[in-house]
Amino acid sequence: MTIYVSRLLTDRAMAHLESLGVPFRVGGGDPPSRADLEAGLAGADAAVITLTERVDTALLAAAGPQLKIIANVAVGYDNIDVDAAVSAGVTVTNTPGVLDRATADHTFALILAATRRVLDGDRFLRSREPWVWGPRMLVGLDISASATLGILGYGRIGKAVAQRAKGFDMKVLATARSREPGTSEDGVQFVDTDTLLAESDVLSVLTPLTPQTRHLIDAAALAKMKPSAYLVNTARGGVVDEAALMSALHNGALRGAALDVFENEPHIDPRLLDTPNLVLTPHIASAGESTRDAMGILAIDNAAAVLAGKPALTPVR
Ligand code: 8YV
Repeated sequence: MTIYVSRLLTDRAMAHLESLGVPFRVGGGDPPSRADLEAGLAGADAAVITLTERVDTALLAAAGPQLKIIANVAVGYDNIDVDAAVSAGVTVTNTPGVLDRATADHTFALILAATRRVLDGDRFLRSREPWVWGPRMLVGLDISASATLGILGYGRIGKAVAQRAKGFDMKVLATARSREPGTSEDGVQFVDTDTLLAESDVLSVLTPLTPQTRHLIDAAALAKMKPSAYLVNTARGGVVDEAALMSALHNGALRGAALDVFENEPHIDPRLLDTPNLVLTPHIASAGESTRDAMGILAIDNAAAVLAGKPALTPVR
């Protein structure tokens, strides 16, 4: 029995894997190329992979019929063709829950960085221009008590973002597939998507990427937002039409944005780097030390459970 781990996980997660006593091999390449991935998976009984690895029918065939589980070290699993895995008899698991706080924290870091112009201030000082405090200098949006946060996709992470927003006395609106507009819970009011777009001062995109949510935030959706609003995406790049977002920022149709995720990761559209009022981070919303330990350990525990003939802890279906 062998576990294939596509990337070297954190020290604690790797130590946890070693403690299982099951033989394992770690992929090379960081991230592995398609050829590395096929070679690494061949003959493996379980695979612990990350969102940089794409799993499709051909890869499942290359792995061989003994493969029982693909454990994704992420809550999102749009990198995996789940239908293909299920028809090949392979269980797919993700890591829900353990990264909610870290991802919500980073979402708030981006909200504050964008609205309070943290990076503008940093760049300004590093330009070494002489300066003196001024009443109109680097003024941004007050979020405390006066701003409305809109959460597009109120799941576990959305809930954690809403909890943080309460600490800032923000009004919180949200959309969720399972909630009726007009209802509310814990001070969060559920609304339809158009109301969310129209009323948010800060729109937090948290919906998973599916065929239905691809480019959910397109030019038409952006046009429904206030020109004074900010958009923050800590979900998946494909939910937002990057070209439409860039033109909204260039035209002043949106005041600012922050992206942790991109349409064609790891490729960054070079035009993004020249877009004004845009804060960028390289897909690090869950990159807290103990969070990354917990994500790796949960994925490994899923693999171990299935190899031991037990149900997976967190199957995606
Ligand atoms: C990210 C992720 O860090 O688990 C996932 O699916 O992508 C996270 O680990 C975060 O959601 C991106 O902003």
